[in-house]
Amino acid sequence: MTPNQLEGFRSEGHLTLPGRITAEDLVRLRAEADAILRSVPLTDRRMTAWRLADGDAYVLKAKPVLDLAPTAQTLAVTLSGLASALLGDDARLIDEKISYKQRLTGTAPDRILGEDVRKHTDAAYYRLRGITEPIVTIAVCLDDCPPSAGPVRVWPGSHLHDVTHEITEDHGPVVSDRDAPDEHSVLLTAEARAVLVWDARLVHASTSNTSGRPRRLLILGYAL
Ligand SMILES: O=C(O)CCC(=O)C(=O)O
Repeated sequence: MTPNQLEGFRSEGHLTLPGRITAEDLVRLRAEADAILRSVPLTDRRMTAWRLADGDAYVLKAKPVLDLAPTAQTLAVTLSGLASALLGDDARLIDEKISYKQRLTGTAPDRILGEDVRKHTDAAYYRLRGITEPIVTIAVCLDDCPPSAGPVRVWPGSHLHDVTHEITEDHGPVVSDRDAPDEHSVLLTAEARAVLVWDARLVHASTSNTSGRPRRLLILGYAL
């Protein structure tokens, strides 16, 4: 990482690093993500899944995944070096999941929700777990993330301000439009093999994937 990138991360709260994953690892990571979807029922406690209003099953995420995904496990160790550089000291892995945002056939829990990930900070979720140390989230793009695929949307600089979260029943802690107006956001569009990084205090969200193709992220959380 260059000093400019580090400075950008500190002031904006996010960073996109294209081409950080090898093509070979990408193939393996995609195969591992597919194997998890094939082998773990949507009703398993690893899966966060529901039905969409049109009746399709929808899987938001699988967590944990590293015990089922050896390439992802090795990568999580490698990327702890990047996390340490960003946090300024030895980082430890505290969270790991695959965000699928994918329609599927299969038995899903009966509750019906939509596809949007509402505005939130990861720090709010970690606080609920009693973790308050500096945290960085690293997301490995397993697929291209063009605007149509519901890429992550961030509010640059929001990690430096206090934002209020409202605890919702279905969507966890949510940041209001007042604290994060849509017009202040930017889309983190990227190609497969890129690594996205954001400060856990950064407000982010994403809309539905209308591209007809998967938009999977391996998401890793590291704390000091
Ligand atoms: O996968 C996404 O679009 C959003 C993921 C996210 O916001 C999160 O895991 O905190």
